[in-house]
Amino acid sequence: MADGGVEPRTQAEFRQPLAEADPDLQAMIARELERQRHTVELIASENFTSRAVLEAVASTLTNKYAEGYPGARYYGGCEVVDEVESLAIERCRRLFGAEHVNVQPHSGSSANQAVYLAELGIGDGILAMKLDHGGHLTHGLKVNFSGRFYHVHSYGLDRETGRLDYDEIERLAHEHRPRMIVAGASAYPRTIDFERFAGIARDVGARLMVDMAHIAGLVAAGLHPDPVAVSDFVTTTTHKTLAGPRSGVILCKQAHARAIDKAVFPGLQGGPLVHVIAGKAVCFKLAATGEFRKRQQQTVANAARLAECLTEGGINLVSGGTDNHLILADLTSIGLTGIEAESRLEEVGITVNKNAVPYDQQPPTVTSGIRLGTPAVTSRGFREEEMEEVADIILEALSPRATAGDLERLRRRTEELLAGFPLYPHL
Ligand code: DSN
Repeated sequence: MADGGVEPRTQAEFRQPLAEADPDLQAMIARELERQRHTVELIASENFTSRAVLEAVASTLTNKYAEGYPGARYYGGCEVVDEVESLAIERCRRLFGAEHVNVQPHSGSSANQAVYLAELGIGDGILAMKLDHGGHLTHGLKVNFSGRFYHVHSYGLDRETGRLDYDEIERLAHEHRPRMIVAGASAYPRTIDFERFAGIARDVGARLMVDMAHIAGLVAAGLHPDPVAVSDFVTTTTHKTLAGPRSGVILCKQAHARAIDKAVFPGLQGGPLVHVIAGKAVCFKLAATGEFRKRQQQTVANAARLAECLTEGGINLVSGGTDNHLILADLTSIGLTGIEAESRLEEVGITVNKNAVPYDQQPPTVTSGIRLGTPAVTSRGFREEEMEEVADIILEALSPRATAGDLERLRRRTEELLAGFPLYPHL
């Protein structure tokens, strides 16, 4: 019975919980939760979002069309969602000290696409990091829109140091005179000198776009140099170190505000996902707290400890270590490919992804490396002590002597470790 004892006229299906309406799908969701609970999540771009974000994203805000921006919509009934979007914008602006913020991009890729659309014409030049040295698809990969629509020149990592070579980037910028320089990476374990990038861009009259998706949480916590003050555009996802919902954001200087807003809507997208924007508002609120800052510090400390233990165990790390939340291990010297290591670790309950290393001889479907990151396990409560146990399990699992019985025993060790860190106990 609905309020006042009146039988609702809606169809029975409308009122059914998921478990009744679609038990098959409900079972898949339940199985995925169990998978997350029973594995050590080391994918560097993943995290566990908070209960509050999950609630916002699962709210009735999903029902609302709101093409346009707060105060200037193409639909009626937007008074509440105007408040939601304005709150998300204001919180994000304050968190990062940005002049202008657009919270509508559905993902990091669409945020990058919008910046290019706002600023570049077809065929204009971009200078960005190679995907197989740690860049991203949208930084100019040939088969991606970015590589098809723009004239892309790429920079990579120094063969000896495994680090960005700023002198070489400067040389390339002067040689190619790109209209835009893109900084930021998906698999770079070291601090990025955004001021240096800004100086290079200024010298050649290019715009600077920083894609800070991986490190946004560290930037918010003051643990990585800030790209926002020195760049024309900054894009980010909100679900990696930031631990919010799966989505994207653009931050920019006021001078670019109109062009960015026009590029996102109506340039690329229609109705914004207001329920996800609400999740972003929650995420930005939580990211401004002392507790979040401590978690980011622990994320970095955990990555550093994992890097030390793996190095002591004989694994080569690209650049020799890490300054941030991730590690790139080159497995060439231990005779395993990335795909073999990924699957071996999966057997013992540890999730990582195979990843190209600079100057990789293997194809991208095989690779010579794995990428490991600590945001998710840190959200779960792991500290240095647990990272030592994780490193031990990884080293034993990747040993050439590991037998099926060893892998079984290591899987039990992973379970024992996870038992002390329940995940989403309310679900
Ligand atoms: N796919 C993401 C990552 O894993 O780093 C980048 O967008």
